[in-house]
Amino acid sequence: MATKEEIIQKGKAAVLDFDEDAVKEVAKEAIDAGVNPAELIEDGFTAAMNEIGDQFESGTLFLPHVIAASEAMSAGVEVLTPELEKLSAESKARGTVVIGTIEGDIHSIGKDIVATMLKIAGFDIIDLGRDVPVKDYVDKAKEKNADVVASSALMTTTMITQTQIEEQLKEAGLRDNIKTMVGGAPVTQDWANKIGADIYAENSGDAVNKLKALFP
Ligand code: HCB
Repeated sequence: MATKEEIIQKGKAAVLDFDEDAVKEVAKEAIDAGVNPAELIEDGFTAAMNEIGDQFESGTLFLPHVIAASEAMSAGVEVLTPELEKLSAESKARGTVVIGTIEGDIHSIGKDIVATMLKIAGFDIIDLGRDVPVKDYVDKAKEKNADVVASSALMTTTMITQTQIEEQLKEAGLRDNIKTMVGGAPVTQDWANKIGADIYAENSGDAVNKLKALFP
């Protein structure tokens, strides 16, 4: 039987090959071998997507390649999701998180992974999807009495809109009772500090650890 490291590397290679069927096979193999699905997602699939992004930026790959790779990754995550969700039954109830990808931005893979991992950790997740107007985060947070508003931004042009979440939560009188979390590839701790967000999460593991610390 293949080792955990071999399975993770196979998962990475399958996404880099844009091979949806191979990605699904590796996901099934990981489940059978008892590999933590989160590790396959972070160290295998996400690592591949980062390489795809670098090659896209340097002009060696084009948009259809990025689309094919993201579809392959999503197919793998879909196979792993029921396994991940089984783990959530064992978690204690924590707070309510409203999450979405910011207005103007359709990148959803990372946001979906963060949402799934937080769900497993016991948070109630209200996923607004992608290209979410700022007003929708605020309205939903109010309606559901949310503890956290989490936004994802994958582009330098859209991360700026995360500032408006801070402003509109303040205007609605909600900011004092809600924690805000920001993330996505171009987002940094410095950016979170600059806009006054409470939490910056580099990846889904970081998001889970930081929110668990605030909502033990
Ligand atoms: Co897209 N794209 N893309 N793209 N894309 C990026 C983001 C670029 C950086 C690629 C590049 O040039 N190097 C670039 C943005 C440049 C910039 O900053 N301005 C870019 C561009 C330009 C574009 C288009 C404009 C291309 C075009 O049409 N010409 C277009 C965007 C249109 C729009 O949004 N209005 C576009 C489209 C696409 C798709 C549709 C082909 C596809 C997305 C499919 C989908 O999501 N359903 C796509 C993809 C896949 C990428 C790259 C290659 C990978 C993104 C990804 O899924 N990574 C990306 C390059 C890159 O990021 N390196 C490229 C894997 C996930 C797991 O990582 O970082 O999203 P993540 O999430 C992590 C982490 O950040 C954190 O946890 C996650 C899990 O660990 N996290 C959070 C994420 N959200 C969080 C929220 C929180 O509150 C907390 C933590």
